[in-house]
Amino acid sequence: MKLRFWLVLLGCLFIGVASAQLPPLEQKDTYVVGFAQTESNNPWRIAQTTSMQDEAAARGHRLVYTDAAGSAAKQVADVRSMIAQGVDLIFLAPREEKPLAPVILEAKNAGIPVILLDRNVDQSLAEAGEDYVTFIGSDFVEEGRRVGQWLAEATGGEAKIIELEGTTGSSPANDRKKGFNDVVAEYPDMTILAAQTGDFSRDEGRQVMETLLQTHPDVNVVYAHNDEMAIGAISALEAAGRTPGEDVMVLSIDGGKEAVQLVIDGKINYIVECNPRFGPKAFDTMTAYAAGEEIAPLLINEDRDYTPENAEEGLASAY
Ligand code: GYE
Repeated sequence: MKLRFWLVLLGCLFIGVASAQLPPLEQKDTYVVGFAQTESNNPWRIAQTTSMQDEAAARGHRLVYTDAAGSAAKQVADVRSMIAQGVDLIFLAPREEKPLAPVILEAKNAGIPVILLDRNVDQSLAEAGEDYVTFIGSDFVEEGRRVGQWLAEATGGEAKIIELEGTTGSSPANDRKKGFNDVVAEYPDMTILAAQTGDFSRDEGRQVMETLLQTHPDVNVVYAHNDEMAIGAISALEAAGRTPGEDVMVLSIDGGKEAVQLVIDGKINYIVECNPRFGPKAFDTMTAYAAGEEIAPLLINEDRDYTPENAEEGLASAY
């Protein structure tokens, strides 16, 4: 009886330890690698996909590419089909923080390591370094904070702001809001008049800005969580007879060529970069993981910023 108790306990511990471990990746010359993209409706996504495809081709890996077309449910199905195909590893850019967490655990249970690219998931549902190898991307809270600090300095802490939020439930939207709002809270004369999602899309950004401009004509700053919505907001401002960059400041995150040109043109005042060229770092990390190297659970990208002073010089290297 006693012996049986200890054997069962030992068994439980063994299973516990085994399931807590990340699946290993065999060392091979080439791999079949999944890349589950979230959507392809903007230059950022296209630059990221191109970077992944080019790097896979340069290293001789076969990339199984899927595009969830802006649907978390489709992205879940895409990852499941990669698991069914038995790919060696999955790169996932999770659209939202919660719905994609369960398939990460499914991949882990199927013995397939996952690396998250550019967006993270809810850590209470799936944990970096435990359930997936690592998150590679920017520090979004810091991005929002940098925009807030630049604004506080440029305006002496006085601003009436409309905030265009990214995709609801996505880690960049949650964190870019948090970082910015933390700074705003320190300045009694900086007010967020309204905050609404434009789903990271140019057209939605324009439509939301059109509506909010009517209810808040006193706005003098637009903070957009990405370039696409900032460019949409500029159209709405111009259509309403306002002068973006002058009577309404425009602040953004990403730093694509079109937006950097708008800084040069004086219509966007400040951009914090979020670089989409993930290919080299993604595949270097995969190779290091296969070699058994210790991988940090967060691999944070260094991002620059674009101001009227440096935009001209930065244009050539913008994506
Ligand atoms: O800023 C945006 C894209 O997840 C960091 O998603 C990424 C964001 C990026 O669609 O333009």
